[in-house]
Amino acid sequence: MRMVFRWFGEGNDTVTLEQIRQIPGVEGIVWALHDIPAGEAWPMERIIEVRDQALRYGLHVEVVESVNVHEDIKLGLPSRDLYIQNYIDNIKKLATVGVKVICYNFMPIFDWARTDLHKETEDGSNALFFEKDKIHGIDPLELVSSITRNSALTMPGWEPERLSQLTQLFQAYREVTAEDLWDHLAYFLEAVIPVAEEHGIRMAIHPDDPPWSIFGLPRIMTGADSVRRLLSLVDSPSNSVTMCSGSFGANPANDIVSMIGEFHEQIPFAHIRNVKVFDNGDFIETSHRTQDGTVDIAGVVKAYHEHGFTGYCRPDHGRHIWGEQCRPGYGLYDRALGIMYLWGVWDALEQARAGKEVSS
Ligand code: DNO
Ligand code: MN
Repeated sequence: MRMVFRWFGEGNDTVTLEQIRQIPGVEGIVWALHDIPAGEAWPMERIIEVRDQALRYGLHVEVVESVNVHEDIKLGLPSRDLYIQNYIDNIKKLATVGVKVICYNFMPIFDWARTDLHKETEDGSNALFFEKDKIHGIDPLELVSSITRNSALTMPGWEPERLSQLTQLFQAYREVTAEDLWDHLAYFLEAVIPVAEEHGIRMAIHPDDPPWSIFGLPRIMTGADSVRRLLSLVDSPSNSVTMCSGSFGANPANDIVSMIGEFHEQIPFAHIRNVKVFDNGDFIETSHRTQDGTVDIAGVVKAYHEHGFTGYCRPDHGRHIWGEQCRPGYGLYDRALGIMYLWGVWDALEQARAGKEVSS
């Protein structure tokens, strides 16, 4: 298991590379050029700049998250070919600085969705929270028009500069079914996977978060069946999955341990975090510890260990603790604690295995 840590870039993250390199066992950053809009080519000099910044701290840049997919690709519009060409150019450029995994997602309009970024918990910390009724009772178009007054919803995609586009985007997706979205994903993968394979890069799709449809938009990366179907679209080691225990885990019907068992060869990148799912479908992000949430994180680590996992792993999100002011979900403290939990379980399993070898 190769531990990496997400870093949003100089001036765009409260956590520094100096801090990251002091977390035990962290060998690289998970990065992106966050200011470049989806669909555009990434300037080579900017890529090299991040590589050099990381190198100064002994960290590698082998994992990119995300190279975002332009909406026209997800919508299947004729203009998608241009954006796919840019995507291919980015894959080739990233290969030259040693990138091995590109995480991406295929969610229409929005990435992850939460209703509260600072939900207070019993111990006084706060964390990202999803209240099902709040999202499911909403007419998105009505929401777009009242968005300036309504700050209750928080997710990437609602940025003020994007609001004028939102109505148009919702209209564009009105006719797009889940089956259409699968077709558009297949078209995209048929174009990019051969290039990725040739350049030694694995394209690892991130599950939808939450893993069900919101605002009437189709969502297709929701559980084991989706992963099976994804892998059947293009047969290549480069067609793979970011196994996010928290995103899939928001639906308790998803058995993450068994999914790792079934798909481990096509998981180059693990996101490990816990969520506590309530009976009404609400969920909150918790500490990584198994006892604190619904996902059996110790069991997840055990599953990776059993299958000899050599891929990359990041603690994904953390709570906001000890008064830390940071990007929602991306503080230093709780993610570093999470890493130590993951290593603790991993190292104990390593020792147990070594002990067995000695005694046999
Ligand atoms: C949630 C996070 C996501 C992820 C993007 C990848 O679990 O890992 O924000 O970064 O969906 O495209
Ligand atoms: Mn994730």
